[in-house]
Amino acid sequence: PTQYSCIIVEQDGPVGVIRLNRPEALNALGQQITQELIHALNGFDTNNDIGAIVITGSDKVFAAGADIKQFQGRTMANMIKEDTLDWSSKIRAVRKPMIAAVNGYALGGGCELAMMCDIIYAGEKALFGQPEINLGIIPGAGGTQRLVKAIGKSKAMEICLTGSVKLNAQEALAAGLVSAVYPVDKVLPQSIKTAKIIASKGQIAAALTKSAINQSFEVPLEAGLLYERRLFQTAFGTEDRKEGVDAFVNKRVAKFSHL
Ligand code: CO8
Repeated sequence: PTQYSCIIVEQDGPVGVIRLNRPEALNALGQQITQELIHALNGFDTNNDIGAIVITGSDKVFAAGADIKQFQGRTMANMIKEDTLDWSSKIRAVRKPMIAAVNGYALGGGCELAMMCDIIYAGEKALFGQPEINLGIIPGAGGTQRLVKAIGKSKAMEICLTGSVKLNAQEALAAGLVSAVYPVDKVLPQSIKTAKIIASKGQIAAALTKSAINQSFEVPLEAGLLYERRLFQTAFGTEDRKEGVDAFVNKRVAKFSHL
């Protein structure tokens, strides 16, 4: 087993659970932790026994953003040359459904990491914000893009331009940023519960569904509908489709093989 120093990686049946664990820096997303996160995600993504992934933090903090201390002494030239935010594209490439179980602060890169996941569940004390402007910078991993798509322009502008307006759990729910709000100690169990439901479906159907929904952010409706139709047709090539349809017709529970 791989030794990680900033995350804790566990498997709960068919669900891969990654816990961000840098309490001394409020899970700030520095180089080490993001590399470990990508490594663990890739491990789960290529593991046939895993059907869905949950990313969480502690009860107090999901992640307080990029590691601000690592920004000291950085120049535009090395930010461009090293492209340290490249890890965020790798998260986007994960094929398996990912759920963010968010307690406490999800700020800056932390809010962006949650938004890279496919579903967000929030604990009652969760707080979402993009305070980058207070550092003289701007969001760099989706805060100006995914947040707009999730909650609309006016709220996204207010959050990113003031750096101080934050969404609490109920506001995030009302705005559509999160799917549900739970008591702090229930967020992770509920996330794992949903992840297990997803993992009980065909893995190919789940990957196609995720890909189709994400495509809606990329292309005009006509192209998105065609993409969906082609993936729908593709699904007819799977054993899981035969099994699912046969199970319905014969009034039994489907047992998907992931083939
Ligand atoms: N980076 C590095 N260290 C941090 C960070 C951070 N983002 N956040 C907190 N810490 C450290 C503190 O420096 C402190 O360390 P020390 O004890 O050594 O001084 C420790 O964590 C505890 O923090 P506080 O004492 O500040 O804890 P409080 O409970 O008083 O406050 C807050 C909690 C409000 C969350 C506060 O820590 C805070 O404002 N943190 C910074 C939040 C922020 O500005 N985030 C945005 C960062 S920029 C960013 O994310 C850019 C995105 C780019 C793309 C994504 C890349 C990942």
